[in-house]
Amino acid sequence: MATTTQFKRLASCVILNLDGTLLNTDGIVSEVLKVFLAKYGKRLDVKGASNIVGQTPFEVAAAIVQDYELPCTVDEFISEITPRFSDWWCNIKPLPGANRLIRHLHGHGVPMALASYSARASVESKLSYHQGWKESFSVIIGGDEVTMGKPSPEIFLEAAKRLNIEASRCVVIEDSLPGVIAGKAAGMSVIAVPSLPNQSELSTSADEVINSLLDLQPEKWGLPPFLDWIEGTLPIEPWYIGGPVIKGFGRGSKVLGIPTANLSAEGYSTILAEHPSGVYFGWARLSTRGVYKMVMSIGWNPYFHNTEKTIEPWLLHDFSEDFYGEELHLAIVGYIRPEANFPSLESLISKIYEDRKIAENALDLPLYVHHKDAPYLTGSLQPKEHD
Ligand code: ADP
Ligand code: RBF
Ligand code: MG
Repeated sequence: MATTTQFKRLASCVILNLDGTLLNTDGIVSEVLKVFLAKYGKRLDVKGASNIVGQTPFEVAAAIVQDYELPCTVDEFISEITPRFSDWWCNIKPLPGANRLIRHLHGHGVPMALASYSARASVESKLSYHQGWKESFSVIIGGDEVTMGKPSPEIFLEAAKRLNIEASRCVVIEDSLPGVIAGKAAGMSVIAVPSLPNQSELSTSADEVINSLLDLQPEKWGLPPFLDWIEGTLPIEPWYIGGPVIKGFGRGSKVLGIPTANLSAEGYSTILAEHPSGVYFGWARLSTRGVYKMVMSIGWNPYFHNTEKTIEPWLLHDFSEDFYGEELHLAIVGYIRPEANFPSLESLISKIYEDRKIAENALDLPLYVHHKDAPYLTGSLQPKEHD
């Protein structure tokens, strides 16, 4: 595969955004707003979420007061909603790969700055729930420490100044379009990690768009590479899902030699939202038959333009019959790659066969093989979460 390394600029530091880039704040914002709006007899319009990404808290507040015609001033709104957010901060989870990235860069002595539009006090408070984060940043800038919001480059230029590193040697990691534009306006390299789907504008503005922090390749920017990939796989904290095998789209994947025993995403919205779409692998237990290796796709199948997230494990075993309706339990133990679009069905199929080979070999490694004995696969069935 051609490497893009030669096209990237060498960076000597990383500037990170916090909400939506390192922390999974999207769900919290809608949760707090939902409760707040209910007080005024209003319902939250989730589609509105794309309008608030990357704006300052004041801009967001003003837009909400106006859009929902709330009978209060923007200042009243802010003073009422702020304490409600603080109650939630302890529940905010790091996004996949955030902990790993912070530890990696800090461990290699790469200077890091945190540039957030939340007030400095909120930033400190959010960081306090994540061990080792605060100490890893040599510079932290809150929204109340700059005069202009994104897409002004001010916050990033200020970060570079405090790091004492010239802008052209900084790489910014951002989830929002205004943030990406701000980073470019500062003369920096920008990697976009969209926190919301379908932000195609990001690909025209950012130097690179990645699906999640798991896909970040620091070496492309002259930074130390991650060394935790093992034979084409990234070990992850295992997670477990299961249920009866349902009918999929009937696209004839079986005819292509790739049958996938689809599971319903219903009841798994929280766990699926916590894991990026992509190709994973692990162990599958079919209640009446046994435990098998499996490689799976989770996501929207860009090649087929799905509108719903699918969970499609391919069990690496020859079965003589279908098993629709049977209880299937999965232990997902490693990550392979993000979902991709392909120029042809043949190229999609050959990539899926490559995934299969990677998973098949990796699952024999001691690191992964022992998960075959996870209680979720061998023991009694755990109740499904409800959403
Ligand atoms: P659908 O669109 O209904 O999911 P597929 O063409 O993907 O249809 O075929 C999947 C079905 O094939 C599964 O639900 C299962 O009953 C059966 N099947 C047979 N062998 C396998 C296998 N190795 N892995 C997954 N499913 C298999
Ligand atoms: N679909 C995509 O559109 N893009 C992918 O990158 C992709 N990767 C897959 C990897 C694996 C291991 C499996 C089992 C499926 C993948 N699919 C992907 C889903 C595929 O489109 C789906 O299973 C079809 O139903 C196959 O015909
Ligand atoms: Mg299927």
